[in-house]
Amino acid sequence: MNTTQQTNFIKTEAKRLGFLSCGISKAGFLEEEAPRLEAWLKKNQHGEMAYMENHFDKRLDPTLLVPSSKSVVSLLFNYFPSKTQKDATAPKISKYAYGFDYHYVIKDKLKELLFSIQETIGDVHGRAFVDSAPVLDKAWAVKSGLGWMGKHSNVLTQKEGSFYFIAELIIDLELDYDLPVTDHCGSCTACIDACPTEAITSEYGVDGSKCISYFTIELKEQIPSEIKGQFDNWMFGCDVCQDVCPWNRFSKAHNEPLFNPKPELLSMTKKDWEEITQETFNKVFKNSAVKRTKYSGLTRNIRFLNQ
Ligand code: B12
Ligand code: SF4
Ligand code: SF4
Repeated sequence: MNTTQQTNFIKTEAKRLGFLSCGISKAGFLEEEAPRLEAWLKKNQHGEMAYMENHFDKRLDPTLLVPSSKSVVSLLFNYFPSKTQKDATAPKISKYAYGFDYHYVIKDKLKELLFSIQETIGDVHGRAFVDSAPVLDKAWAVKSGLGWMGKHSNVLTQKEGSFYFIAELIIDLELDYDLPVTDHCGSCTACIDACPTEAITSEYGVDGSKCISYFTIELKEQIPSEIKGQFDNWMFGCDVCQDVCPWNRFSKAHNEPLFNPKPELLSMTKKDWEEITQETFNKVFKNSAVKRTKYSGLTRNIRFLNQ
């Protein structure tokens, strides 16, 4: 197989495993992102997410993270659900967290892809990541032409919108590289205007420490009382900036059975959530990413909505 055949093989295999798309970039230093990441950290826009301060150099250069790596193979995996919570007054859970924790689901697929590359192409070494290491997932997806970075800072495409995860294989194989696509945000500012906490502080810039997703998932302490009443009823994550994006009108439902929620998650009423017990929490969120907040975190969030 020559380089082009190897590249095509990887992209075809990715599709077969259920990835929405696959794009590839030469591994190396992310020059444009470096000053942006530095400024974001200096402004403390990561809040209490101390892990974002770690491995600054590795985060900007995957060849430091995976020695001898040559290529970053970026992959998108759809999580857009066909059904959402039934009770419109119930506290809301972000769509990405409806089913089985994506870290496990996607990691398995990445391992399969790497295995299949090794079987067909040969002695290829590398590592698989999905939101699991100091890698700028979005920057690599953009570089590899999988979408553009929207003003809400998520990666989106004209055909698929933005309700997908980003993963990558960083491998020591030279491949054919893709080019970025055009930004189609134009004069739209729907996401900036709709953000309930004004966390999108500039076009393409999100102050992580102001995002509902941060408060409801990452923040371990008490939620500051100044932002009371601004959560738009979100108890885990927030989808507002993506829900209002015109390009998400074209989102199609995923077909990953593991991402289907437990029926209770969709049917629970406002009252059910307010009275949720540890037992119900364990049942509804078995193997779910919501476990990250634990029972105590989720009930803290629900109480905050009612204050
Ligand atoms: C930390 C983090 C968060 C934090 C901070 C958010 C953030 N925007 O950084 C919090 C907890 C708030 C968060 C929330 C969410 N997250 Co998050 N998060 C991450 C994580 C771990 C790191 C992101 C990061 O590096 N931030 C650092 C800052 C500096 O990066 P940035 O905000 O993207 O900044 C860039 C732009 O500002 C840009 N920029 C600056 N100026 C300009 C100017 C121009 C002209 C341009 C073009 C660009 C540009 O350059 C910066 C550097 O690249 C990634 C996983 C990963 N390892 O990458 C997931 C990740 C970004 N999250 C993801 C998701 C799904 C979410 C939520 C939608 C979850 C939810 N529903 O609640 C929300 C969305 C909030 C939002 N609008 O960003 C997905 C995004 C998938 C996608 N389609 O893009 C990721 C990639 C996880 C994954 N692997 O799938 N997240
Ligand atoms: S996820 Fe919600 S709070 Fe965070 S930037 Fe988007 S709209 Fe704002
Ligand atoms: S809502 Fe508008 S500005 Fe925001 S990402 Fe979508 S197209 Fe871009």
